[in-house]
Amino acid sequence: MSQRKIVVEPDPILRKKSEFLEKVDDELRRLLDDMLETMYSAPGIGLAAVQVGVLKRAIVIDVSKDKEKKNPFFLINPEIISTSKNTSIHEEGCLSLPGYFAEIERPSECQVKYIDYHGKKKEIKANGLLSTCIQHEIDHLNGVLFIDYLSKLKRDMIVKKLVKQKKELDKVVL
Ligand code: GNR
Ligand code: NI
Repeated sequence: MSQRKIVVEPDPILRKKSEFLEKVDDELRRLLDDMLETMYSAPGIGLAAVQVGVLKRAIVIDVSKDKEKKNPFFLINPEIISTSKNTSIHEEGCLSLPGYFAEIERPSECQVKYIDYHGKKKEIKANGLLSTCIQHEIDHLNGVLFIDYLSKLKRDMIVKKLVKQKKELDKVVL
């Protein structure tokens, strides 16, 4: 397993739609293992393949509070089958938007079908943080970031600050 570099906004790849995977093979499992290691070390509770620069519909999630008992989920080609009418608001962060957080309203529950690490078809009904996280990750697969739910003014302000941060970093490297 190895860590990969996380892509930070603004980067055009984060706005692209990821492709469905045809098969679950060792190459894909290597990507998933690397994503999990990258997510744990960040640390984060979810990561989409596009965040390490791979435009494939694969996500890893671990919302377990207890760091001793890891509970990783691997979702390949996840599809939301249904969502609840009732919504809830969670504070969201994103490893591709370091340092920024916002309260986002989403359906409280979602039912999702996906392919697991071993290539088996699965379905889960999620609520709470897991539901929020799955929806956040599936958004990434469609080129959507949580700042897209904010006003244009707030979104532009965050992106502008990230551009500035990147420029400062470039100076340090030079
Ligand atoms: O680490 C993360 N925390 C988080 C908190 C609330 C809602 C969603 C998330 S996902 C985020 C990691 C990330 O950027 N995944 O794409
Ligand atoms: Ni994210």
